Amino acid sequence: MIEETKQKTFLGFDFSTQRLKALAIGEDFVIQHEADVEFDVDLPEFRTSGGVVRGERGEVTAPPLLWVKALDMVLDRLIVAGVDFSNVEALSGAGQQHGSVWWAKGAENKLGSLSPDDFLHTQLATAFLTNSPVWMDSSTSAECRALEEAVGGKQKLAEITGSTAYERFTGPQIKKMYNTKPRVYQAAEKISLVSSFACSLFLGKIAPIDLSDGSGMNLLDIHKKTWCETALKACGDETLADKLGEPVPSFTCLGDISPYYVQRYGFKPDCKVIAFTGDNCSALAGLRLQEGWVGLSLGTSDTLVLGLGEPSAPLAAHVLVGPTKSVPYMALLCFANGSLTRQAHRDRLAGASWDAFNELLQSTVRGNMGYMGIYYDTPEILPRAGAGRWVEDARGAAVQPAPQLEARALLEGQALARRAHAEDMNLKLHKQSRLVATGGASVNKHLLQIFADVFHAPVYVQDQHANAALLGAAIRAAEVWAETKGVQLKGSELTVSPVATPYADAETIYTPMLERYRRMIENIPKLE
Ligand code: XUL
Repeated sequence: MIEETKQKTFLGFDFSTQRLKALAIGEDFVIQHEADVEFDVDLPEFRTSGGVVRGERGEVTAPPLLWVKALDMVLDRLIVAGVDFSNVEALSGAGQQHGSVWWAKGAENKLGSLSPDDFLHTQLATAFLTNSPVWMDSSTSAECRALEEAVGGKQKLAEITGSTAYERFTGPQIKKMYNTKPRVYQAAEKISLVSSFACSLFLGKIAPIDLSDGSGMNLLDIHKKTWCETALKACGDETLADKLGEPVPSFTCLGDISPYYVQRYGFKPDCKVIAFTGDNCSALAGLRLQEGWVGLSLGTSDTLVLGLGEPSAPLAAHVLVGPTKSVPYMALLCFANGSLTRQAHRDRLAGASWDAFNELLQSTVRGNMGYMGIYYDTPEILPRAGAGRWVEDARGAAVQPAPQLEARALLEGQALARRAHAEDMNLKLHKQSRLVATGGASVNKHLLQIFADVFHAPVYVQDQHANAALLGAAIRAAEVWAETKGVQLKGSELTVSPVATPYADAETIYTPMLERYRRMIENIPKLE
């Protein structure tokens, strides 16, 4: 009887760069409790700054034992926050993408025979061979070029793995380890991503890498969903496939939680561990995106997460295998000129007031009488171009229009760029498509209205939790658990109604402007 009235709980963890966060949700997906550990502040003995240790030549690493010790702490803090671990049906997690964890020989044995009387970090003190290179590391340019060459060029690598070679991606990082610290490479029993490493701590054995986070390595064939032999060979030797293990779909239930947590913290013995994934992949789940939907994070830079049916082979941005069953592929696009650029031009055109800026906007019409602008205050990533400002009138002549026309040109130009590059990545907008906005600028209804019109899709705001990756971890745990049990959870929709819906004529106004945007960027000087 008591058993039946107990609220089922699902846990999510986010091993991010600066902190470890944890959250508990109920069957309705409403947040019950949260806890976090800030690495620099709570674990000063590891001497990290911003959660990382910087070397002299662009190397950026983090000690994996820091993350282990943070887990000991966050579990205690969850208890203090009021979580009853005996109600937890399943858990999952997210991790900063691309970082690699190098397990020493015998580590898996240690994971499988943890004593409940002791902390994790004391038992795993010798489980790691080296500090983990993380996503902020930029020291592998030579390895990137070599990998692209080995596979048949930039374009070919993008076709196979979803990305051209990037310094922070795990393949080039492994290659650097192989070349510069061959003893670490040889001695590694297994190599995990931060996400699969974190999952291993709960599972009591080395967890497989999931396909979605595995797509951030430049090693995975995202079409065949297996490692690309040529890329593996270019980054290591014949033992690399074994060190990485077979990747699994991100929605895999990997088994029961390790007895360590049952005995030490009172978890149920059959609490399920769902594969962990990368933070951006988890954010897609947290925003509950479907195929043809767009997650729009409006921050210092603007990041788009797209739900795709088919992959593309981008020379900029990344395509990853989707983390949920309803999204076969996803894409990540980062635009450097986001809120900081919006703010700088607000200050220039209207003083430091969004109200004054929005008044300017409202004195103009949708389509801006043909005035269009591209504003890069900082070098842009998509497309790769230097800083500059290009504004033209309806005839395509360069102009410096009145402040109200500039205000609209700036925002319409940004929204058009987001749509054009999203479509280049294979985004197929359809009648059920939505935009789900997060981040500081998602409170600006005028900006969201422009996005709704340009994408010709309603805009919703993620209002339950600012950290979509963390929420996504708990939601994935709940959804995969429910599917394996064949039960329906009460987990509710994102929001009841959209905050902005497109006007009926939006498509006729903005479709020609999309073409104009494409022509304008053709003429902007590009960076290599
Ligand atoms: C994505 C990336 C970062 C990290 C941050 O490619 O490098 O977003 O995942 O945690």
